[in-house]
Amino acid sequence: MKQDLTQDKKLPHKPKIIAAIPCLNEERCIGSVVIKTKQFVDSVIVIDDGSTDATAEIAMVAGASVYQHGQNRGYGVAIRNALSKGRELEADVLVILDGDGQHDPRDIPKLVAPILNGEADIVIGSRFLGEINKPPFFRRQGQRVLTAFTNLGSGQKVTDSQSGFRAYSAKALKELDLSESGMSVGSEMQFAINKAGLKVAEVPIEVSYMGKSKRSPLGHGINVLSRVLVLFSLRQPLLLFGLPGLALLVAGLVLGARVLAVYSDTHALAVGNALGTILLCLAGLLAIFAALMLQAMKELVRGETAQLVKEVKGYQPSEERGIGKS
Ligand SMILES: Nc1nc2c(ncn2[C@@H]2O[C@H](COP(=O)(O)OP(=O)(O)OP(=O)(O)O)[C@@H](O)[C@H]2O)c(=O)[nH]1
Ligand SMILES: [Mg+2]
Repeated sequence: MKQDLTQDKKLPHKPKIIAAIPCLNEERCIGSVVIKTKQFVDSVIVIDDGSTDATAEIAMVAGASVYQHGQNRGYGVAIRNALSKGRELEADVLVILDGDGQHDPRDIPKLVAPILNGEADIVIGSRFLGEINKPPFFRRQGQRVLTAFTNLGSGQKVTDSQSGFRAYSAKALKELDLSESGMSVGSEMQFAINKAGLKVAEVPIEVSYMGKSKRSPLGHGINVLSRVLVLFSLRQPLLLFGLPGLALLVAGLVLGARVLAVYSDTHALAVGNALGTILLCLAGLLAIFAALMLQAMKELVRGETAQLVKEVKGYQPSEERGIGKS
């Protein structure tokens, strides 16, 4: 039986709570995850991303609506499709959780409550809050590094940037604008949250790590980190490239001054230091150039977007403008 989560004071009607589960070859766990999840939500949808096993069939038998991608399009695409299904179905709250049994559906009420109470637009289930089960040591360190970079780059602080267990309000579903297709979508979401000014809350969740990781944690970490750096550089080019560029240029100039001082004293050229000067100055100038180019592009895109929004807002269909009437 579905648990009643309607202690809600903000919504005038009974809130519609939908769960979405992105899946790739999860036939082993998806049946029980769907059945357990159904107890806490109004309906469950499974985004099957080109699984080659019986994930879709089992999810359907367990009572989920299944949306299938003909081929594997990536975790990020599945998350974006889950958000757009949530919008389409007019969910008041959309909960997304993993299909491999690592998340405990009994935590759903904890994630949903801050949204129903109007305290948050997005609630992240954090594996690092409270004294509960935590991921194994090495994965924990990797996740901490990714969270540190994502926090720094996005300007939005959370304790678990990589958590796949989250709840979204209708406002968040409308305003989140994402484009990443891989596992970096969780990090990208932090940039989007900050940009849209959405309210974030975190609640502690249980996780169970029984089997081996399905992907190489190192490869996965490097992949997400490189995407975070790209997002960071697009958001704050002057900070990421401009500052280090300036530091390299100053170091080059200081070294160059030493080369000149030695030359004026001894009339001998310190070849190593001279080469170092050239390299440092070149690297510094390149980084500063990259920062300025990226900043200019950012401002150009921002200006064009603002212009487009103005045009769309000012647009009136011909009938409303009185054109075409006799
Ligand atoms: N739709 C879709 N889902 C995916 C894809 N890759 C993974 N998933 C699902 O996303 C959820 C999280 O993926 P996992 O591979 O478990 O990621 P993880 O929990 O960070 O890594 P592990 O520690 O190895 O479990 C699971 O439900 C997967 O089935 C994908 O390419 N597309
Ligand atoms: Mg997993």
